Formats: sequence, C-alpha cells, structure tokens
Amino acid sequence: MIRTVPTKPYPDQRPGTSGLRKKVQVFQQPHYVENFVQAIFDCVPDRDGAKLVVGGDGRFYNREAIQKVIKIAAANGFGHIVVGRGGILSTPAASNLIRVRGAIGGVVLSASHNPGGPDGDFGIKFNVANGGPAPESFTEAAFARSKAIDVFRLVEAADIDLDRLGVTRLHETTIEVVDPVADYQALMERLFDFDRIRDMFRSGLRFSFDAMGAVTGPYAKAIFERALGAPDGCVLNGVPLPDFGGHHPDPNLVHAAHLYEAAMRPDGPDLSAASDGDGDRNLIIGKGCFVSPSDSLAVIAANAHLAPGYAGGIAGVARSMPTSGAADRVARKLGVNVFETPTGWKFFGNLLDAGLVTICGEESAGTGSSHVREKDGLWAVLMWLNILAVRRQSVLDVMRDHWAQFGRNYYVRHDYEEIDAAGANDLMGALRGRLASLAGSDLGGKRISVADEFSYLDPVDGSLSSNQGVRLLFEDGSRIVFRLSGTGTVGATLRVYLEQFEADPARHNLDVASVMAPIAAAAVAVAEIPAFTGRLKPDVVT
Ligand code: G16
Repeated sequence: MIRTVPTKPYPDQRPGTSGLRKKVQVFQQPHYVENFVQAIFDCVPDRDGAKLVVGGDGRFYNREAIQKVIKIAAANGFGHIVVGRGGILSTPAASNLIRVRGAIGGVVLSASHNPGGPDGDFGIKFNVANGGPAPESFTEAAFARSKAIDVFRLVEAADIDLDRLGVTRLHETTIEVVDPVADYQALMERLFDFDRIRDMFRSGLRFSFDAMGAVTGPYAKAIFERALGAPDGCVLNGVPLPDFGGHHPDPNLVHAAHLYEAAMRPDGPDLSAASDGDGDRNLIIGKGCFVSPSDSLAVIAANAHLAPGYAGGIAGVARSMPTSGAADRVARKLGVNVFETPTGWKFFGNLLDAGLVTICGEESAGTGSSHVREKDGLWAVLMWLNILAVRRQSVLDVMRDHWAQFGRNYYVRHDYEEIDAAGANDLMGALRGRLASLAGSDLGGKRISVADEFSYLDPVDGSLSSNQGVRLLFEDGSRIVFRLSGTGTVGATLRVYLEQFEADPARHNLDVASVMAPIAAAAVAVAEIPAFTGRLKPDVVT
C-alpha cells in the first residue's frame, strides 16, 4: 500500500561537489532521507515504469537508507529497481550498471573518502542515465524542491532481503538483487589485457592493494586475487565494514602512510595501491616512487593505447582546473583534445558523452575514462598493471621516462581542514578583491602574469559555472590555486594547489617539498592564511 506522509522541509539539503554529504546524525533526523529522496524523484519526470539502480559503499546507515530509497522509489512509479547484494555497489560499478541496464539513473549512498561509523559521515548522490553524477542544473532543482517539500510517498511493506540474489516484487515494482561485482569485472576484462597481467604476477610482481575496509574489497579480491592470480592476501582490509574498521578511507599519503612507508623500503612491493570508501579514487605508489594523481593522469593518457580497450588511441583528455598541466603536454604531443573543467566529476560527463575526450582525471586522486561516467579506482590500478606488464619497467622508470619526454610538473596540495567557515570565506573574498592588483605584480621573486577566478563554459550544453577557484599564474609557468572544498561536512576546508614546471632533466629527481617550499611560502603570504584561518601549517599535504 502506498502511503503519502506529510513532512516539513529541511533548509540545508544543498548538494555539494558530489551529492549531499552530512554527519550520520543529520541523516538520522526524522524524514531527512525521505525528504531528499522524494525531492530528487520529483525532478525525474520520466520515472514511471523506469529502471533505477541503488547501492552504496556499505558504510553505517547504508542498509537503512537503501530500504527507504527502495520503498520511496516503488511508491513513485519506478518499474524496476536493481540493487547490489548487501546494499553494496562501488560508485563506478553503479555507474556501469546504470549504463548496461539502461536505467534512468541511480541513487548512490556514500560519503566517499569521508570517515564512516555512527559518528562519521553519510551521503546521497543521484546519477543520471549516462551513469554520471547529476549536473548542476539537476542538483539545484532538487535543492529547490527540498525546500518546498510537504509530502513524500512510500510503499508500506516489510524490508527487502538485500542479501539474497534474485527478483521480488514490492507493490507494482520489480526489485532485483544483483551480484555487485560481476558486470564490473566483465567490463574490466574487456578493457585490459588480463593474460599479460596474469603473466606478470606469475613472474613475481610484488603487489599490495588496500581496500581500507571499504567497498572495493570484494571487487579487488575477485579481480586481483582470483582472476589475475595475484597472491592471496595482497588485498588488505578487504571486507567492507560499516565503520571501515576505523580507517579513514581516503587513499592519500596521510591515511595510507603505511603503504608509502612499505613502498620506500628496498624490499617493498613493486606496486602499492589503494582506493577510497566508494571505490572511485586511487592511490598509486611504485617502489621508491609516489605517483601524484596529476602525473598518473598524464602517464595514463600517454600509455592508454597499450591496453586493449584503448588500442585505437584516445580522443582527448580532460582535467579539473586545479590538476597539474602534465596531461596537457601529453595531449598536445598526441594531437588530441584537452579540456580544463571545474572540480567535480560531473563536469566530464558532457565531454565524454560527446566523444570529445576518452581519459579524465583530477588531482584529488580520481582517474577514469569513457568506460563509465565516474572516476574509477580499480580501473586506474588495472591500467597501471597493464602499462607495467607491457612496458616491463618499474614504476620509477616509467616516471623517469615520462618526465624526460614531457618535462616534470612538480605538484603538491595543502589542505587546511575544518577551519572556521566565515574566516575561509573572508580569505577568498579578500583574494578576489585583490585580483586586479595582483596581476602583473611580483610574488616570491616571480611575476604573476594572470590573477583571476576560474569559470567554465561547457562547450556541449553552453552552461556557465563561475567562482571555481582563484588562480595566480606566474610567468615561469608555475601556479597557485586557492579553492574551498565542496565535500567537507564540518566548517570549511581550504585547498591550496601548488605547481611548478621543470623542463631540465637534471632537475627531475629533486625532493618535492624542497622544490615547492618557496611557492608554498608565497601562497601563505599572499592569502594571509594564518590571519584568516588561525592555522600555521596545513593539516594534510598530498
Ligand atoms: C568529489 C568529486 C571530485 C572532486 C572531489 C574533491 O570526489 O567527485 O570530482 O575532485 O570531490 O572535491 P573538493 O575539493 O570539493 O573536496 P569524491 O571522491 O569525494 O566523490
């Protein structure tokens, strides 16, 4: 039976960079999930009889939220709901399912790399029919709807058994519980040379993958250990847990420091990798060599043709603005398109749909391609395995060759987390107010050639996205970018992105922190970071 339930709106349901993310306790408020999900569905006019994909990263409150989503979807006319067994679907696997099943969209429950558990974070994101995150026009419409909502509808029924594969009915809707791994694994087997990677494992490649107690465990075990024959146990923390086993599932040098330390030892793994809460981010570390996400994007663009799925070459590369320009150099050499978009995977969707680009990436540990419409952590690891298997080189040698050919974009990001939101906004406001006087001035002994705020005109749909970060571009090709994160749940996070290009091969193997120290000091000074934030140093350097 369908029940129409009166409700009162919450004013704070504005999605950020990647969906609505809040503390678990916020989502646990009465009708909080129901309101937002109803607001989303109200913005999907063609939902009658349509197919919907539902799944999440397994974090605390995943199962409860999925039951609500299913019951509300069934009451809102969806004809067929595909849900991952146990409520599990990695973000890229959800994107793939939406595409291969011809769904109108999907509801993905995740707060990505943010911590989980009862005191952690939760999130809800809507993906559209191309498999990618809903565009800004949609998320703004859902936000507007959430502020006016006065009823939601749900089917009153017992909970669906999420742990049994197969088909059941809920009111007039078919509910299908599917293996979360199978379709995704089949896609990976089409894109990459599994035989060659298998041979490389057989010949002794030492590999370690940390699923960080989050969603990629079942995928990684199936693909790396079972299909590719990597040694049992190479997948660490491979069982998805509601609190991620206490891990902060953010695959960076702070939260995966143990991988870095192991990789720097002479007897360390040849390749160490990790993914985040929902499986869309990646960390790549070779023996003695951390690969920055910006460099990883460039290497993947330059070598993608070595994998069967990309043997015909790539149409182009897109990167978010704060990502280094390393990939641009590759694209120019290959003679393919290159695009610079705002932060947020959703901005790649139109370019991928239009066939303008094949490979996309972001400095925030996201890399992916036209195979789905999300970034994809395991895809990036498989791409690296495929590159190593064909080139028969160490990660370090691949990087050295790459820098010799294209030059090196030294890069680092400094994050000031959970700072006072008013102070953060004042800092950005003060910078904005000084852009005109900064252009042409000297900073840290270098001339600023351009000082502006990035905006993006989507070449496909003509939409304009403004206020996407303050940029200081220097005459020598180096760059400082200031931006406030759109994914935090407490206060504000200031991100400072620093980049310096080095063409001289004699200077390609320097210590990154030392190279970046002068520009980092210049960034602190020009933005008066201590004065506005009360912080003397960043919380995370990655
Ligand atoms: C999300 C988006 C990414 C973005 C990242 C960082 O990632 O999908 O496109 O680069 O947030 O955003 P911000 O700098 O605003 O925190 P995820 O992995 O959290 O979904």
